[in-house]
Amino acid sequence: MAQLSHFSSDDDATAVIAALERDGGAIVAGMLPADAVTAIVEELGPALAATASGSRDPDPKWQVFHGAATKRFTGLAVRSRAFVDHALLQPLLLATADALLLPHGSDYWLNTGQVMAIGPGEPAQVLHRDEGNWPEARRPGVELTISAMFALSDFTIENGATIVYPGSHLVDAAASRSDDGVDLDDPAYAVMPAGSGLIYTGKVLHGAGHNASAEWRYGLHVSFVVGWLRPEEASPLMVERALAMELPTRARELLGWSSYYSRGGGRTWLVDFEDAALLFE
Ligand SMILES: O=C(O)CCC(=O)C(=O)O
Repeated sequence: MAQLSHFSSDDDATAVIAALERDGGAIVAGMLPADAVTAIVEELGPALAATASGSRDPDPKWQVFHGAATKRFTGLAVRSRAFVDHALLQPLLLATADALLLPHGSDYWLNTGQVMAIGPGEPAQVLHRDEGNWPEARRPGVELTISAMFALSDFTIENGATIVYPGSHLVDAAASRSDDGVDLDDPAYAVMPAGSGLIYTGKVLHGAGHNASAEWRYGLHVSFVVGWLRPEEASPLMVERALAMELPTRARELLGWSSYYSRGGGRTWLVDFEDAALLFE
């Protein structure tokens, strides 16, 4: 079985970044302190209870991708301040995003903060690369997106730990969800206790594992995308200005309440042709 490198949240970010560049993914223990896990689980509890399994999209492709026994919801900054303080602003995740995304854009923003809770019996997810969201933009050597899957419950092979193919980020697959040239018989599994996180690049082939257990596998996904691309989640349509005003400046920027300055190009996401930060003065 292939392996990913393991780190602790106290380790130097440069070692984690080197592992991401080599393998496409790495596991970091203790990314969320135990009390943060407790607070996030408690604050997201009502939304988890209110969310039905499966997709409401009529397209069978998205129903399969979502998973009939999987619960997904976003808008996490609205529902959980602990999510903002501990997951969105997780220092090691931001350090890896700085290292991998800033060479390809002057800033990045939240792609999605998404609960991915996998119910008993759910088959393994379709393997994919997250950069497949943007087929028009993806190209070799350009990192568009970086993700973390935080474990809010223990992840095991039996309950659907994320499957990752180390090295598959270096394969220039012909299509965004292609597995061309990847040895599918040799996966790594993100087996990790609650509070740990799997950090992975947008180029690595991965997917949720089969949940063959009787328990729910509770995952919290946070991903960032370069600021010149449209994110998966429409965060500013969820996070109102009054809430944005209360948040730390970096959280507010990541959630879409900020303008983007292309290097050597124009400014975008403006308000009255001015920087969106002026909304908060
Ligand atoms: O739930 C997981 O382990 C991975 C899910 C995933 O990669 C996705 O839905 O994009």
